[in-house]
Amino acid sequence: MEKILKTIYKKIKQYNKIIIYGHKRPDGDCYGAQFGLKNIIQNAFPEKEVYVTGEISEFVSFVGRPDIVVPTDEKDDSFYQDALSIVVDTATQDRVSNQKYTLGLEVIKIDHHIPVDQYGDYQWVDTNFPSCAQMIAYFSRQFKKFKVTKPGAVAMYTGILTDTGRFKYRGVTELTHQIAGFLLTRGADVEEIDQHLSIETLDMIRFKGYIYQNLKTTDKGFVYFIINEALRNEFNLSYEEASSTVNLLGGIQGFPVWALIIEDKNDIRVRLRSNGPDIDGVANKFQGGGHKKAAGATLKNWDELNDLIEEVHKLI
Ligand SMILES: [Mn+2]
Repeated sequence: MEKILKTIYKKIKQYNKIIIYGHKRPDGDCYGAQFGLKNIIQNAFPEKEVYVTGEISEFVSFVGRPDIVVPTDEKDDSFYQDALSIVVDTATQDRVSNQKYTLGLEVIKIDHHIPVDQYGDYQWVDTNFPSCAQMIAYFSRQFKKFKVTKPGAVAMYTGILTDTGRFKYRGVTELTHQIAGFLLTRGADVEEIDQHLSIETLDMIRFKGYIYQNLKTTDKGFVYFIINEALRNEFNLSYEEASSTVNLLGGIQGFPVWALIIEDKNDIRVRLRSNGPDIDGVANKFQGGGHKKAAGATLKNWDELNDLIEEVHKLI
């Protein structure tokens, strides 16, 4: 077993108060790792005070609700000072949703993203894990003392599902399935979790229909759709909700590159995706960047859209 796991176990044992932090705009994996960790610590050490802190995320609220909600946190600094801070699923310090984590006596970082900031007194960072929730479940299985019960199993299974696109992305391994199977034996119910994750508002369904009806295509194989504020208002959608639809445009035969373009006040953001050529280079040319197949960019004005389309066409 990796030495760092023993160290983390020792630290958990040592502290009476443990506060678990996550990132801004928490997703299923952030909550899955936070509430999964809380579950295993509380089952093993019922006498300890264990808190989850962070923002409320509606779509994964069935996993849990933070004990200390940000930004309305009413605790003063002294509350944090005698605690062990554990930050999960967060690559950079500025992304931690509750910055009070720095007040803790010691800080542990547990993450599966490419390490950007080396923050924390102890770090367990392993990019081989496709989700942080899988790391927590893996950690729990290394120590007899830890028991996963249903709330933890639901949380961690949800984290694994959401960060792997429901076992769809390449990071999924034999271990991922073993751990998912283990969580099923601890009370995770696949149908129950799927129902929570699959439910959509009528506004969103209608919006998706609108996108399918009105997407724009070019003769070279680029497909895109423009969302402005008026359109978002028509369907009662927040900026985040509207921009989450980018993958609707993916997987269309003959269209290897797609983009969702979102206008917000004077800002024109592009979410660029590909299942063919690498498009991060194009994003770099338009004040952006990211991964080879998923990148973001910003247009200075609408005239630049034609330039972007031209750059994409060069790749297809
Ligand atoms: Mn994650």
